[in-house]
Amino acid sequence: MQNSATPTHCPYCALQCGMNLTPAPDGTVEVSERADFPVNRGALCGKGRTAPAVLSSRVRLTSPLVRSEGTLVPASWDEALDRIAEGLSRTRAEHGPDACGVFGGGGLTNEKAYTLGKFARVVLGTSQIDYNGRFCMSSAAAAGMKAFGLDRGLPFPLEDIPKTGCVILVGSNLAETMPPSLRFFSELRENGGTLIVVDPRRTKTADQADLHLAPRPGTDLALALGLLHLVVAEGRVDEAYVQERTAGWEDARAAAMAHWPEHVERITGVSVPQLREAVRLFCEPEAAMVLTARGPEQQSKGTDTVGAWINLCLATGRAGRPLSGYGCLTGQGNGQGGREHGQKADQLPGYRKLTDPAARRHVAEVWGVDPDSLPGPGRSAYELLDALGTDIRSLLLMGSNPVVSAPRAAHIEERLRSLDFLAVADVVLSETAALADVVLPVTQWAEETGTTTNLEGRVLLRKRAITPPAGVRSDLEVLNGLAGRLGVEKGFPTDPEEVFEELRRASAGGPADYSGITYPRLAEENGVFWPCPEAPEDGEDASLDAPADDPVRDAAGAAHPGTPRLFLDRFATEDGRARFVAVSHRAAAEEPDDEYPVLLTTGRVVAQYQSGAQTRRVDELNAAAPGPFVELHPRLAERLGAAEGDPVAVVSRRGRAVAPARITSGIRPDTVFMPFHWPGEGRANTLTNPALDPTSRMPEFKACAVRVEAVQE
Ligand SMILES: Nc1nc2c(c(=O)[nH]1)N[C@H]1C(S)=C(S)[C@@H](COP(=O)(O)OP(=O)(O)OC[C@H]3O[C@@H](n4cnc5c(=O)[nH]c(N)nc54)[C@H](O)[C@@H]3O)O[C@H]1N2
Ligand SMILES: Nc1nc2c(c(=O)[nH]1)N[C@H]1C(S)=C(S)[C@@H](COP(=O)(O)OP(=O)(O)OC[C@H]3O[C@@H](n4cnc5c(=O)[nH]c(N)nc54)[C@H](O)[C@@H]3O)O[C@H]1N2
Ligand code: SF4
Ligand SMILES: [Mo]
Repeated sequence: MQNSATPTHCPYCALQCGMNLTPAPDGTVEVSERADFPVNRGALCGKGRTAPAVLSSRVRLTSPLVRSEGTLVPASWDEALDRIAEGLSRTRAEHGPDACGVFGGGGLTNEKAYTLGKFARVVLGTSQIDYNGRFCMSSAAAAGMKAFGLDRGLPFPLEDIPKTGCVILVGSNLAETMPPSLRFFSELRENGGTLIVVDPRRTKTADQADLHLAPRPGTDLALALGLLHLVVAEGRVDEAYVQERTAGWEDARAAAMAHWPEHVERITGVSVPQLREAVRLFCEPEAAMVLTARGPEQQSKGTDTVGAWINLCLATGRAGRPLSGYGCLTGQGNGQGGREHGQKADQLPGYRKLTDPAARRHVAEVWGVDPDSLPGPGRSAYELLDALGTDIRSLLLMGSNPVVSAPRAAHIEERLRSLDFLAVADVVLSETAALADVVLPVTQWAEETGTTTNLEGRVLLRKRAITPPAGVRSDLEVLNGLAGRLGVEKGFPTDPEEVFEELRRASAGGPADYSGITYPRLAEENGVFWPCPEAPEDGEDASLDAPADDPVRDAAGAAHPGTPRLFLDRFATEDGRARFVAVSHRAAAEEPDDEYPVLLTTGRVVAQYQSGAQTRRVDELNAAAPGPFVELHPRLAERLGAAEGDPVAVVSRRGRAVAPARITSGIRPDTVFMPFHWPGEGRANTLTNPALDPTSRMPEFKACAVRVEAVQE
């Protein structure tokens, strides 16, 4: 066991802040500042600082549990793994391989996500695998793929932000969701740049802005089109850039011209002078950026919405140029890597497509299987959860807590209960694990080594700093144990570096190429940005496995330096041009009416993380954020006769939730907001609408129609 400080990274969000961990006498670790990591330069939020509390055996699982006469009781690892293998085998024998489902998470390391995808396709032979990242940034990923031919959250390092001229931050509350990153935006303003925040609420982030636009939830598409209309009307299009580096402008332009500013004002509630001011701030400086987060993305039209914001960047020549570009602020610790290596329904490692014959051949060869044995694409996350108990009879779940985090959660909870067999691997007894037939206690961040890829596309080595307690095993050991029991002895190593070596080969030549990255290199450098292809061996012709003008391939010779900045010479499309999309505004899947006259939107608070499975077990964080609430405008509160702290009921077509009122003039009077971190009576997802984006299959977490009622105590 190590005694000195280990430089590593936080278990939670996509910033993957650097921290030092030193083993403490009680077996946990102490967190201390690690100033050398450029993303956070030592700064941590409260969640990162208190993360070791979840290592304590007082709050975590330390023994496998199996259901016996209705209750979960401790069992040996052999018994637990045998039961899971039996459960999955029985389902496969009775209903076929596609009746076995697998659900993963964007918090899993690259090694785990890769192995989980391989396990589903090779061991279970099922097409039914997806993960919680579908609920996160899938709309931005789909839009980025369409426009640029590649999806990497940020196409530049965060360090570029202070040097640009203007940033439009659309639906991100990073002052609460990524606090150490706020520094980049303060520095931007100190350097004379401007910040525009688009959010229906005056958040802590909006407080920092030069201009705050507060649209009705679900109207970002109209807003972006209105801005583009003004860009054209005011003669601010960069014609030479559009000519040289893009395709599809005429149709996109025509679509935007149909969105008159006055019309956009009526849809969004953002005034025409504010629209004009935003265009001026965005267009006047030499360089500018648009960054989106969950606000515009978690909509049933999230892909088109992000596409419209990308259009704005393309029309003004603000993509693929230094200090300019569009980026998505990915959310989970490995939100980026977790979407690249095959736990997604339609995907193979290296961000390859499961439907591409060449991709299938390449990966099947690495896996030592027949390409024809690989199943095709399966259902998306919500559709998979919705099929539990009907088409899907058994589920293996790793790294998500859908009882709290899935839309229309009461229905999903009921689907989980209707399964023939549910196995959950988790570090704590989450609300979802509590429903399982078998629960496996797994190691967590400080106790195991693995790589994550942060929101900048920077691949990082998260190093083990302490010895895990007896009784827990890693997710890789779990998958190895299950594979063996299901008749696949080889190909499921338990050493993360060995898995990474295989991942390198599987990703080689793919869009997210990690083949030039190694553990020793990651330990030495502060992360490496993908794509990072392996330098060809002496005498080998680099052009053999890459198109001659492939932007990601370096000349033969020295180790590839990685790619901090994408698209500077060309976009990753076949012809190197970015694609405009011709999109028009449309309403949310559920708009307010007489019965449900108010819009509900949902999101986060700084002291809790996601479903709260981990952070609700930390005293300091619970003291700061003890429970759910309903944020509402004083006018709405007055109409209800509700005072601060009074319980109010929020009712949608899916159900009813009750939480204390939090009254603020910082929210639109036609909108209420609830954070989604809690189960039970105040569960926001009891209310949310699982209407899906047609392309990304992202549910509409950010807009549904509700009625708000006073509750008699
Ligand atoms: N403290 C904390 N930090 C986290 C997380 C956490 O759970 N807690 N989770 C991590 C993860 S996985 C993610 S994905 C990120 C998410 O990070 P963010 O996207 O910043 O988080 P959210 O609070 O979901 O949404 C951001 C803002 O969108 C606004 N919004 C709501 N509806 C709309 C709309 O229709 N249009 C626009 N423009 N804005 C709208 C909300 O008011 C909210 O302020 O955070 C990461 N960091
Ligand atoms: N209403 C509403 N709902 C939302 C959102 C919203 O904005 N509004 N946001 C959505 C978004 S962006 C996201 S990302 C999802 C997230 O929601 P979830 O998918 O529920 O994410 P977590 O709460 O992080 O769940 C991770 C679980 O895995 C466990 N875990 C952590 N690390 C590991 C590991 O290494 N191995 C294993 N086996 N388990 C581990 C944790 O203890 C926890 O129980 O929620 C979505 N739901
Ligand atoms: S901002 Fe994110 S990565 Fe940084 S300490 Fe907080 S939770 Fe961890
Ligand atoms: Mo997320």
